[in-house]
Amino acid sequence: MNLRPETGLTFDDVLLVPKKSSIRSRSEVSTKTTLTKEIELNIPILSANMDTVTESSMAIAMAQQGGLGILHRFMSIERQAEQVRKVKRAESLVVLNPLTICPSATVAEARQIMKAEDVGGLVVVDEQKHVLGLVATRDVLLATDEMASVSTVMTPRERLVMAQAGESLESARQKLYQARVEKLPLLDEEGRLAGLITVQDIIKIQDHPFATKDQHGRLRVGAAVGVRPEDLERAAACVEAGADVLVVDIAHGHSQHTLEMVSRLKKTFPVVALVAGNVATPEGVRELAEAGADAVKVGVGAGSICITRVVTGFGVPQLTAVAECAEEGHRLNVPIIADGGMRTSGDVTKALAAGASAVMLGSMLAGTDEAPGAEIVRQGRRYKVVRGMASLSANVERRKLDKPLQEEEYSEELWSEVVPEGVEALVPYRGKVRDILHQIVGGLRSGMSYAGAHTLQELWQNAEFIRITPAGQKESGAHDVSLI
Ligand code: RVP
Repeated sequence: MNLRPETGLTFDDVLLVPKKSSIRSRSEVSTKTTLTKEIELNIPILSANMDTVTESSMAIAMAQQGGLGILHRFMSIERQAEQVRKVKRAESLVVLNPLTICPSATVAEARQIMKAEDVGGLVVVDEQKHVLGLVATRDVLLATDEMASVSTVMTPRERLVMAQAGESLESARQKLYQARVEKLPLLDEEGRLAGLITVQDIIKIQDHPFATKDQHGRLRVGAAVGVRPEDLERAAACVEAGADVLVVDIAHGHSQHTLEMVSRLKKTFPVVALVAGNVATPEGVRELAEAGADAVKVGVGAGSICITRVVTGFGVPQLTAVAECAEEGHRLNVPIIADGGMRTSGDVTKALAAGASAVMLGSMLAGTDEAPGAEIVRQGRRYKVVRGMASLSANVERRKLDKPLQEEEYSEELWSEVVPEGVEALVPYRGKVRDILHQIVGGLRSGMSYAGAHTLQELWQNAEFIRITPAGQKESGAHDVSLI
């Protein structure tokens, strides 16, 4: 038998040994990390590309808090690209393509566009895109003559405050405040509409000072893709929609088809950050990096809803996998993302201390308002559903997506053909993502102070793990008391 001499360890097998620390307050600790060469995060946390975890609401919340959401790929290409666009539109200083209307359109038309697009105003322009005025909800909602033209109810150009394209946040804030108006159209050198700054967008920016933003001030977002030929089309649509990161996400990422897909994507989209996985060995990290991955995702069988290890017998306990892969990642200058198996902020700290640059969370975020799906109430308690992407129901849905038929055309065989490697489960309802992240990041900051680490790099250097016994593990939680 070819048996490795060392034991595979996971989170509960170890603790971190406290080190001398000069840190007096958690605020001295920086949780900043580098996901890929271009992408920095203020908190080293990604939400998992699972259909019960990350769609646009989760991705927006994650980026607003300084992390990153990876949109799952178990939806049509058009829908995934639209989700990317939603995130990119959610928060930016300048709306680059503001919605416009022509002066001869009716009040009813303006009202209908504002409702459909969920915006509070439209810029009135002529055919050459010269600004003629602004029409806001207050101008149309109470108007009695629905057929009146927009030009009769708009605020005309002479009464608008406008600025040149390239306006800074501070100058825009002053102009809007001094004139006590809510919208600032931006003009290019020929006096045509080039963008729009709104008070609401400035407030959002002030509310999220640590948000993960691109060079245009828009929230960043990642999109998962698979390894099938149509996934190139999926990647192209997501990149076109503004995705900052592509994540090639396959259960066994150390495989020929993943390596080929990674190198094709790198060649096709050389400027888009590319993450690939999942692997559990240093060889996997090296080959994905050589194929063009900018960061590698580590974790085989560790996820809370994953039964790959039971079904196939394969996997590496997660902390050992992360530590071994991170050693290779640091050597190659390729960041490692620890994916799956973390249940507490202590586990997150351990994964990072083992060398990861970021963690990816599924179940810890699945119970939040921003995760897709409705709440379920069971015996007075609130829950949300989380399911593995290799679970029975997810597999069946995926097949239906691939080959849409009438419901009655799906045979019993569709269900019995599947060999699930994931489960469906309930997690307690947990409120807002912001509040959960506050707890996790608070725990991480405290953990870093126990290591005497001001930065993630210092955490890597200072971390010393100690193996513990079941008695040590029991001692670690609340014990010998009745919890109230
Ligand atoms: P967790 O945070 O422990 O819930 O794990 C989430 C991870 O589990 C995902 O990011 C993914 O790598 C993995 N996963 C998702 N579905 C399945 C499965 O069906 N086996 N596994």
